[in-house]
Amino acid sequence: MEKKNCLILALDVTDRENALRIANEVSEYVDSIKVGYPLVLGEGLGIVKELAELAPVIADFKVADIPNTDRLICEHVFNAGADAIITHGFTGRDSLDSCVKVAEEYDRDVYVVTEMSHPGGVEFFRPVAETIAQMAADAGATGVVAPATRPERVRDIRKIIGDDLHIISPGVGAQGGSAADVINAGADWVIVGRSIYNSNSPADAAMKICNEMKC
Ligand code: FNU
Repeated sequence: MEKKNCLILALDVTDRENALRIANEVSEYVDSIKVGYPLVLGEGLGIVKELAELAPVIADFKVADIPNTDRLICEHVFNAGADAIITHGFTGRDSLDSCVKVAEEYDRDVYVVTEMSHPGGVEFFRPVAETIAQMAADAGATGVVAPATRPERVRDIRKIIGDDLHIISPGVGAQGGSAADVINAGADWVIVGRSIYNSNSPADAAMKICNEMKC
């Protein structure tokens, strides 16, 4: 993903018409569009191809299965036109290796969740976040997902992965995080959903976040 605005749109609306309208409105401000279960279960995987015409698509399926099933999921997602996939890491190195291998075959990206951004994200993830971050680096992932709601954790995770891996960071706005703070803490991109797609003017909301980050 090319870094221009440091902003990724989390497009969690559930219908095609709204998805395409919002994506069109904000495409000049975002470097990528993240889609997940809400939109894909609502409209099918075909929506990925339509959105990919506007910006590279990150498929947020938080893949978390045995290596063979992970492989099949990644193949489907990359064949559908996604540029990147988000996987979990707690399933272990063999599962992650399987995703990285498929991504290499397709020349696509893999981001691994280290610690989630919501309050419950500390319950089980906190003690293993650093280990997962190290595993993501060792496995050759493109980057990690780390919480904008806890910039200090982004700083900790950056120390572990160094400068070679990217950090994409959700939790800005609706979850309480600040875009500027988490970029200053070492994130490469912020991921923003509700603050943009629920706004009366998604383009203005996206522009405001870009200006705040001065990326
Ligand atoms: P918004 N997301 C998240 N926290 O919020 N993938 C994580 O730790 C994580 C994620 C996603 O709050 C979430 O599913 F790993 O409306 C949603 O799509 O700005 C987006 O990031 C945040 O949306």
